[in-house]
Amino acid sequence: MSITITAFERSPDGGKGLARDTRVRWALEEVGQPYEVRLVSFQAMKEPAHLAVHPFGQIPTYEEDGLALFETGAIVFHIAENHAGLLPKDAHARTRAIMWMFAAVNTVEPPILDLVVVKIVEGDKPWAQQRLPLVADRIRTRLRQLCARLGDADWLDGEFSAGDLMMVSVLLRLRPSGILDEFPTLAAYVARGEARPAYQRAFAAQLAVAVGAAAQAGAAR
Ligand SMILES: N[C@@H](CCC(=O)N[C@@H](CS)C(=O)NCC(=O)O)C(=O)O
Repeated sequence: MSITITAFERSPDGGKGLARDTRVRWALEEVGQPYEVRLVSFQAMKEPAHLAVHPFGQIPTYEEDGLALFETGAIVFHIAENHAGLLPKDAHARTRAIMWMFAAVNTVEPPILDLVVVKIVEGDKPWAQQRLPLVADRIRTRLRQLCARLGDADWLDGEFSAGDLMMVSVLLRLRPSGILDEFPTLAAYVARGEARPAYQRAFAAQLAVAVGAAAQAGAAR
């Protein structure tokens, strides 16, 4: 089986692991599947060859023996379904792990993305400063609820699963804002995810791309 994913040629986060290829790399590392990476520029992402795989012109994509996927939820689910290690065997526990994947991308990630939008995309708008605390409070509400459910458990539902992989990946995007650290239980949950050897390998792989891109830019100067 040959797997190729796409990632930013130059990630805007400079290798902090916040671009969404990291979660796909992490899933592949958890299940021990080797993969190739095709790096794409912002321009190439909007061109027909890439749009044929990703209609919204984004990364990551996933290609495997004639199958082409986009959307990290679907990609991680596909990986988890086809390889042992990311979904429990018990039918109910498996469905609950999938539920947590949806909760991560559909309930927790949207307000976190709103924060990025209001800070960066809409940062120069006159109402941005007024909107910021509203968005931050919506995130805090979700984090309080998530904290209450996690309690003192290591993972959301028994063993580590694709649900945790997606949830930790989503929460990681909050770290630069400082809001994650207001919730020590969740900060520790994220740290547990980051400490997994598979995450470490995924992080190192995406960082190597950023370091290479920076070196290339330096050499061109
Ligand atoms: N819901 C999508 C979001 C994909 C996404 O937003 N990708 C970002 C990188 S992390 C991207 O390609 N941004 C560039 C753009 O939208 O032009 C997923 O989970 O795969």
